[in-house]
Amino acid sequence: MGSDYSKDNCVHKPPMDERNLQGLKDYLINYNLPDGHEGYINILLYGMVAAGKTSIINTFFSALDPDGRTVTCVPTGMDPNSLTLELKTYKLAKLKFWDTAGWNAMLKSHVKPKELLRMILEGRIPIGTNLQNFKPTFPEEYPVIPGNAIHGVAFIFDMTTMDNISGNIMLRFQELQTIAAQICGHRVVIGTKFEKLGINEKNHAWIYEYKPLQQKFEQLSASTGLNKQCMFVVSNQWNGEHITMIKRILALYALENMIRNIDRSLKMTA
Ligand SMILES: Nc1nc2c(ncn2[C@@H]2O[C@H](COP(=O)(O)OP(=O)(O)OP(=O)(O)O)[C@@H](O)[C@H]2O)c(=O)[nH]1
Ligand SMILES: [Mg+2]
Repeated sequence: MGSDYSKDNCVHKPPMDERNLQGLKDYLINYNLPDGHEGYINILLYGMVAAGKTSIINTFFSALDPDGRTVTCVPTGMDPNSLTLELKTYKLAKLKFWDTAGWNAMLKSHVKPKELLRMILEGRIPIGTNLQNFKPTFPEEYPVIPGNAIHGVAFIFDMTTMDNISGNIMLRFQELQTIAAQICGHRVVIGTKFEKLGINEKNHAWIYEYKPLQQKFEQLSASTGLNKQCMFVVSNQWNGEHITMIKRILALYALENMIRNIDRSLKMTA
């Protein structure tokens, strides 16, 4: 593997074997909310345009497919419908993924990204709302919809363009993640497109030991105030009809971490 790899700053060590994959799948597919809670665990995917928010939903579905068959239940990429404008949800067992428009696309819209995020987190914006044209006269116009409050936010970052994000945008991101911390508590960062960081496929299993990735986590942690322990990576790129075991484990490992943390706090409030 060479000198590009180091165990020293490695934040996660998921076992890269079938047994772990099976354990992650079993946990997520059979997950039930603790007693006293019903409905779904609502996970919001939030990030900049083209970060891979929509693609990661396909990755979660594919990773949980019994045979790891690639599932494209949501249009992404070259598809003309790929740009997400509406608030959409996708259910997978007891999990519900909330897909949003890229927040930097919203900077010039009627509602500030901060206000929009707050309203989504509180469960005030109906599913199907076009977020770019969203124009509430006053927030009370949108009461909280039962079952729509968000339990956890996954901030999605494109690892290949992250270094080019301006300081100004990062400051705005800090505000957004602070709001997420106040309202729902649980947030993770998921970096996408890791396979484009110059890492050979045979080394994907050691991705968390890859120094250029560790440096990116370091940098992100310094500019956002988020802990490196809550940063993960996935790759939403597949060749062919199946997703590799390593990519499945990486995606489910990030998801499982989030669900376990949310579950822990739900148990405390049951
Ligand atoms: N190579 C690679 N490409 C990816 C990955 N994730 C997403 N992409 C590509 O990046 C582009 C944007 O992905 P989307 O999932 O549509 O991004 P989004 O964040 O939903 O974008 P908006 O809805 O427009 O805000 C598409 O061309 C995807 O195929 C990844 O992990 N690796
Ligand atoms: Mg999208």
